[in-house]
Amino acid sequence: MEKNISIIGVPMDLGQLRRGVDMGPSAIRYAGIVERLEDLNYNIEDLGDIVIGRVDRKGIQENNSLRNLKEVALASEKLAKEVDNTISRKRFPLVFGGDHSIAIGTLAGLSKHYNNLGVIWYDAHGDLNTSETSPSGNIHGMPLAVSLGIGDSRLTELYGNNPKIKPENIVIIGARSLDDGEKKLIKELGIKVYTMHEIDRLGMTKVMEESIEYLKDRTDGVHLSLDLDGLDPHDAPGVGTPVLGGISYRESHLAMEMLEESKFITSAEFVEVNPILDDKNKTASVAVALMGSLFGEKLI
Ligand code: 6HN
Ligand code: MN
Ligand code: MN
Ligand code: MN
Repeated sequence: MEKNISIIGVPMDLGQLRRGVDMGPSAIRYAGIVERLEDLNYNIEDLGDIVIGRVDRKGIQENNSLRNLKEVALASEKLAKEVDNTISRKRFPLVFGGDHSIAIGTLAGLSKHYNNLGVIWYDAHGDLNTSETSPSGNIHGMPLAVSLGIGDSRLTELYGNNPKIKPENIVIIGARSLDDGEKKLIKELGIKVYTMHEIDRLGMTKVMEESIEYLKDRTDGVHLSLDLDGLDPHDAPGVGTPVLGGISYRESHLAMEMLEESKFITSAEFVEVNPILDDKNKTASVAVALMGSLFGEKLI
């Protein structure tokens, strides 16, 4: 793993309707991420937070198939530029959300540097909706589709390169709440998915071995996009769209430890931490603990 890490906070809450997820980056910092990574001998640079436009209450609640599109697109451009610069400076981008719509910007920035970027999408959801298939109009349910070049051109075409990633370079882990349009897209594009069924059946060890083996030879970098709602809500209660029956805290540590051993993760983001819905900053602390494992913390 790159020994120089740049933290980028993205206090974005406009990709969905629950307020409070904009405080995610602060909660993660407060839970001690910088000290944790410095103790592992990383050089940490905190770039602070991307400025997110504000929308009045009426604007947010407006019924819309692409809610807050303008502000989300604008923030995505800013984030893309920051991530792009970070890689150019040979540092590891570590992005804190904010809702998952921020992955549009992260992947846009990364796409300037890789021809075959691998993506591990650790999530209860597929985030593969478009304005046509979305049940909510919330853009945080669309970033993976957008990055594949599917969806509104104001999102798919931002920051050049469209598409940003290829379907065969994606692995989704933890899925258990997929909308009909998402299931259809997964089948059409042949995206590799480990649902909770496969995790129960094979165990996390096998799921991660297979995922790493699958991505290893076909990619020139691998981004981890970890939505805290991939974990079970008992372990990560501070999320806006919790789904029962998720990945456990221990399984998640194992997954992070195996990714660390694989040495192929080149960027990461931790999203959907919502301190208002949380239990004494538990979810941010879980995120920090998982980052500990991802960056090489050992139990002994
Ligand atoms: N997330 N599939 C639902 C939707 O509204 O499109 C939920 C999306 C959740 C997105 O958790 O990042
Ligand atoms: Mn998500
Ligand atoms: Mn999710
Ligand atoms: Mn640990």
